Amino acid sequence: MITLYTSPTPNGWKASVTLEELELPYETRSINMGENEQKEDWYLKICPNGRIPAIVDHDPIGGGEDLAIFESGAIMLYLAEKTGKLMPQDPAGRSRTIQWLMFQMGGIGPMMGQANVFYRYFPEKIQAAIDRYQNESRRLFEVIESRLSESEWLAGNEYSIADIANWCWIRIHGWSGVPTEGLPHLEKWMAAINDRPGAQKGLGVPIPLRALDEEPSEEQVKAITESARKMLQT
Ligand SMILES: N[C@@H](CCC(=O)N[C@@H](CS)C(=O)NCC(=O)O)C(=O)O
Repeated sequence: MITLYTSPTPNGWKASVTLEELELPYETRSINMGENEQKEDWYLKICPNGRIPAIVDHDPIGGGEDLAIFESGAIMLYLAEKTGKLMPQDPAGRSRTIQWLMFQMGGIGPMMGQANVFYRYFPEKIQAAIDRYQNESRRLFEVIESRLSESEWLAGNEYSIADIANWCWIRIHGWSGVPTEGLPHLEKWMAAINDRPGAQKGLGVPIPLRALDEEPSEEQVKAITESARKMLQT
């Protein structure tokens, strides 16, 4: 059994969609980020970075004591390794999966995350910062577009954790203010993942938060912004 510590955000979905796609048994412990529960001492023992997601595997690979894992990319790699799924087994396919996973961890995630901060949450509107993060996110979308024009999935002909990781972020491109117009391969790939039952189930964990991917109402924007501002350390 695995315990998942999470909240309804792109990094949280990366873990819950992976668990659902793998059909692994897990229990969910929702973390209340509005109350900064992720910074409480008990949770820092599981995730020293004080962020979600994290998992504890009570039946870890190789046996032994409970294993705590933080960083969404590390969680995904661990789960793929545990099951031998969502990761091509040949060395080149495995390497491509890791490359596109790192592309998300080092590029898409941080750039879209900062686009959200400056476009949505930061009290002052600094247009140069908004432009910088939105433009860089769009450039990264174009890199994905180019890859998907030659390959069905990011790692090759198999759906993998690299697709899940990038999709969980790119699907909220509207919230980040980054358009996907003119990127037909990316849009087709997004729709294909969206149709997967495991992906849909994972998006409902710990609770559905459709405001990030649909046209949010003014109240929803206000509520999400207020909660996010409590976490901003400037
Ligand atoms: N690199 C980390 C980033 C995790 C992260 O930034 N999580 C956000 C939610 S998407 C969070 O926990 N924020 C709470 C905070 O900043 O205190 C990962 O991929 O797991």
